[in-house]
Formats: sequence, C-alpha cells, structure tokens
Amino acid sequence: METLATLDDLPKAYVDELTQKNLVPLWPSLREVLPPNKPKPQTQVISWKYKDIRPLLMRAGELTPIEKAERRVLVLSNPGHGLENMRASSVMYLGMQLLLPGEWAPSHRHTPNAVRLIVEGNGAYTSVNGEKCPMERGDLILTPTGMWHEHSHEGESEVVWLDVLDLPLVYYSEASFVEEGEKAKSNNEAKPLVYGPGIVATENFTRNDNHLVKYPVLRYPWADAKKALETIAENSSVEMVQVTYVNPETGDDAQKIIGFSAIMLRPNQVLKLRQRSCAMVFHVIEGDVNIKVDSVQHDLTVADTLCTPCFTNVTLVNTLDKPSFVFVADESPFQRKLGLYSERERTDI
Ligand code: GTQ
Repeated sequence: METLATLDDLPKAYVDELTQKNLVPLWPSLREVLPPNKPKPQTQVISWKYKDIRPLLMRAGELTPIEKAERRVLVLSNPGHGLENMRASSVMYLGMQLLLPGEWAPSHRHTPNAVRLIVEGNGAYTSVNGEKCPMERGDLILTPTGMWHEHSHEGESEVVWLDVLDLPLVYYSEASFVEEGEKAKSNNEAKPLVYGPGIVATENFTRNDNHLVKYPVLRYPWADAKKALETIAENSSVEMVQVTYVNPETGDDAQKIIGFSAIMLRPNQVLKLRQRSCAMVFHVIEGDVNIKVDSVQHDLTVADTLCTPCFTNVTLVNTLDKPSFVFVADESPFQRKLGLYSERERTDI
C-alpha cells in the first residue's frame, strides 16, 4: 500500500487557510480512518479483579451517601479510550454498583439500554416499569431503553452488581439523556404486574402499549440459565456449551445493541473462539478461568471481568476439575444490524 503524503508535506500557509475555512485534507489521515485489513481499535485487553474493586466500592459506600450518588458505581474504564471517557469498548460501558441495606436508588429512565448481572448479596430489587425483579447472584435483569427503573434493598448485606450499558455508543450518537421519576419510592408491592411467565394482572395490562409486549422477560434467573447449560453439556458433545439470552416475543437478542450469553466450560476444557469483528466482555459467574488473548494470559476467578478488542485470538481455559461458568456481553447485535459483523479464522493456528 502506497505511503501517503502528510500534513508536513503541505505549505503551512495552505494548511492554515484550510483550518480557517473548516476544511481538512483527507490523505494525511486516510490510513488512520481506513486502516488496511482490520480496524485499529482503541479498546485494550484489560481485566478487572473483584478483589481489587470490592474494598474500593465498600469505601465508596462509607464516603458517599446514596442520595449524593444516585447510582453508587465504580466504572470499569478502558485506558485505551481514556479513563475519563468511561468506556470498556466503543459500545460497552461496565460499572460495579453497590446498594446497602435500606438504601434506595431513585427512579429514572434513559435512552441507553442497561442490564445488571448480580455479583453478590440478596434482598435487593430492581423495579422496571413497576415490575419488581429480585436480584439473586448470577441473575440477568434488563432495563431496556426508555423504561423506568429504581433499585431498592430490603436485605441484610451489601448487594453488588455489574451494570452493562450501551452508553458509549448512545453518547457518541448524541442521543443520551435521562428523565427523573417520582421522588417517592414506588409501592411495587401493591401492584405487581407479573405473576409468572406470561401471567399478568389484567388490570395492569394494556394490549400493544405495554413493555410486556416488547420485552416480556426482564429477569433471567441464573438458576434457569445454569440448568440449561448443564442439560446441554450432558445431552450433547457440542464444543461450545452456550446459551443466549433472547427476547421470547421476537426470538431476537434480549436487547438491540449489546448481546448477552453464558458459557459453561466443561472440567478442564480449553475453548478456542474464532476471531470476531466486535469487542467482547467476559465475567466469571462460577469457577476459575484463564483467558488468553493473543499471547497474554489473564487468570480470572469469580466476579472478575475482562474485555477484548475486535479480531483477537481468545482462548478460555477452565482450570478446575468441575464446570466453570462465564457471562459474555458483546456488540454483535449492533454490528449485525448494520451489516458490520464478521468472523475470521484464528491467526495463531
Ligand atoms: O442503575 O440506572 O452504571 O443509570 C450507570 C447509569 C447504572 C442505573 C449505571 C445508570 C445506572
């Protein structure tokens, strides 16, 4: 590929005049915006250990009352994007949120989509459009775009969860904003909407104008996902034991931009993934997993999190003699919708 002329190859007066007229020559930057063969991601391979996060998050619990934080979150920020930009990747935001017994994170709704993956504790609830979703370890709870949500805690111990939002993408699109809800805690006990899968209170059900139509499932209990994974592992010899969290109404991904799935690694399994055109996030729900990304190995245990940029060689190694379980978030729904998604063979075999 031809090396192209740089800005320095142009007379300064010419460049100054271009600048003054809000014009930019393409050729000095052409290889940067259209790099050969594959993107040049700012996303770096980064891992965050829960043993590092936890004490700092608990300290935040002492330092900042919930009223002064609204959401008490430490953001898992990728230095490749600049820490202050609070991105794990160009599309995904990750945060660890702490709610203490008796606390309440008030109701709001916003344009970015969010999910919570519960890391520890019990007795907390996220209420989504009035539906009260209990938070148990490993559960996945959706708060899709535009839905009112608040977090409350009726239990005894700290509750921590991992927030995954498409905030970086929505913010970049200049489409990110929030609306504040009622100042008072909503009384969810009075009017529960959902009594079981597909069973709702008729008085609260308005056909075609209800989240139950668009997003019938807001909580995916870990017990169900784990059971599904164990059943798949038992009944088939498939190499990748994986379940995808889907919207049962449409059969599509659970949310529109970020995709969510869970992988079960068989005892001592070594799982080599194909290269993918999107960044990915791995979070250990149960077990010990070494994740090798190109030549660097990261030793992860329960509640540790790692992100990988596009087109990397990712190998998951279960170091235990029993199954390990990994939650995965990736940008494939977004990339597929735009026709940007692709996979490639690994470059290390
Ligand atoms: O719990 O609603 O990590 O609005 C960032 C923004 C969590 C939330 C985050 C939010 C929330």
